[in-house]
Amino acid sequence: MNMKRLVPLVFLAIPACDSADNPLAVIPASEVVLDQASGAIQMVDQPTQLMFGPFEFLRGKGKPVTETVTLRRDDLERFGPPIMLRVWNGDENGFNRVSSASVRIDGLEVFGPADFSQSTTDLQRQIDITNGAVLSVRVASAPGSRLRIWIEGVRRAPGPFFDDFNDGDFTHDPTWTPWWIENGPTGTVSVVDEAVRFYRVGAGGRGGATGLVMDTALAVEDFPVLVFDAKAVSRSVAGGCGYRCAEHPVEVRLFLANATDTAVVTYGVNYGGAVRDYSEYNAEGWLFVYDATDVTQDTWARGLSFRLRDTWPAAETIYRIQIYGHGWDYDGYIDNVYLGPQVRP
Ligand SMILES: [Ca+2]
Ligand SMILES: [Ca+2]
Repeated sequence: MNMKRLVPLVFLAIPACDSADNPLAVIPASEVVLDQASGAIQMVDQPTQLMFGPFEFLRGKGKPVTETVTLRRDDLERFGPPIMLRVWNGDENGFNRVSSASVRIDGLEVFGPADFSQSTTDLQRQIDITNGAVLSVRVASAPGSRLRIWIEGVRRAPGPFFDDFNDGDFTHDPTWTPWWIENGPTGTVSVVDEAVRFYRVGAGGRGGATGLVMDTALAVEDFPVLVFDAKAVSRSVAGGCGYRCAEHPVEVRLFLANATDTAVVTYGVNYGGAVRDYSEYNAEGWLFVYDATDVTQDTWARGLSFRLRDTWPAAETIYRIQIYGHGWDYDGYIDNVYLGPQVRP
């Protein structure tokens, strides 16, 4: 293969913008390497994908300046080694190359002035970053010369979503947000004995909901199964499950979507046979699916598990999770909320 043919391939892989929406930004970018000793381009087999960038560093007219980019730990956690720092020298056509620059990670020089020349096409070196890092670049070459720099890594398989609330809170690791429907007294949500309690009293006949919500962006392919433990202590709602039998002392509601449709799936937990499975469309055209489980009152029901596509076969993404109590007065607990690849043992 000759260089002229390969150069455009590289730039297909590193579009100038770093938009997360750009599908080109995540295609493997490591097929082409310039061997510095021989000048030959080699194909290498690296399973890396774009982590950060590309960032363009342009030598301006004044004195050379050092520019920095902060790489966040949250983003790093999605990738593992080898982490490769890659540099493209000049523009797409091989002009405006840099012959002197310093590229540093957390102050340590990865590439220095000796690594750059007018014949340097690209550079790559494995680096070791696991926590947050600062990339700093100083281009000391002719005004108008430029570098494009990006970092690749091996994308980790996503771990399961899991909260056992054993740290005593719902505000950290992970972070939930209190959520309620208020119609009469506001209920309380709290962590009691390392589980979450939904509690509401004094409602009379006024329905409400009390709980927690979290926005997510989980692929159903990676997180096909929901598992949780629940304890339905008490509820006062009419008929045991209220309006359209859709009110339970413990509910997990997942907002699911695909490219065209949204479904709101509610897994209710109740006792005394006050359960009913059905689905219906609301006025906005959203599909609401109810899947309720009958359990023993005031007793932990462990490992309640559901395959999301058994409930809604078209599900592609989970974009919101709510856990809550629902009805008039209610008292319910939830624990060990899991979304992951398989039914928990
Ligand atoms: Ca727990
Ligand atoms: Ca917590």
